[in-house]
Amino acid sequence: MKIPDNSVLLVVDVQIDFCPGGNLPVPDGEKVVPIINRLGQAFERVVATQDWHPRNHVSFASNHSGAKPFDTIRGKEGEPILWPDHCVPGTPGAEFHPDLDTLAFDLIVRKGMDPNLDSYSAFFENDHKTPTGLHFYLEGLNVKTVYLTGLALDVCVFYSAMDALKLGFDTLVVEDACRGIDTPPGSLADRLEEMRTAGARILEAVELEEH
Ligand code: VGL
Ligand code: ZN
Repeated sequence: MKIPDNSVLLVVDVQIDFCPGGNLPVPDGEKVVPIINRLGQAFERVVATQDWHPRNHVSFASNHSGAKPFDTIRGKEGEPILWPDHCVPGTPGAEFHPDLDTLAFDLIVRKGMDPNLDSYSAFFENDHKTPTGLHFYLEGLNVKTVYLTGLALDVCVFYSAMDALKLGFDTLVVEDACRGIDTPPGSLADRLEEMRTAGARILEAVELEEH
């Protein structure tokens, strides 16, 4: 595989709740697993994130009377910010997909633990200033290039990619190693375009393979 030095593979939220059968399923979410496992073998460093919410988390519709999942009550127009309960530590849904090669992970970053603040990005919580610690880790290891994979392409992968760009990393999104929820419909295409415009490269896993 053609992977530049000082690169990291970032595996975003490949958890049971984001796969079919889970509480917040991403269509075909489980299909990313074999691709990510293969990519993980080729990288010197692999970092995974886990969405990790207490039961009283502000992003759960169940904690707002009268609200239902995918309602928008604040945040940007058209952006769903209330979700079904998901990724609660101690529940099966919070665990990584069972076929994911977690032995390849150098670091696992958990995010979204503050009951009053969501965290889509692997780098900052949704106030866009509280760090998760990932930036310090990557900087400390002189990482220059971040390859993103995982779930959901139009939520946590998207916000992670946008922050990676802002932080000055060369940012590549391995599209077939990601799946999106596309809610509302069309948002997935918009966000791919937004990432491209901001300077991310969108590629397929096969492009990393040696010919
Ligand atoms: C995610 C919605 C809520 C994600 C996490 O991992 O993309 N989406 N929490
Ligand atoms: Zn979440």
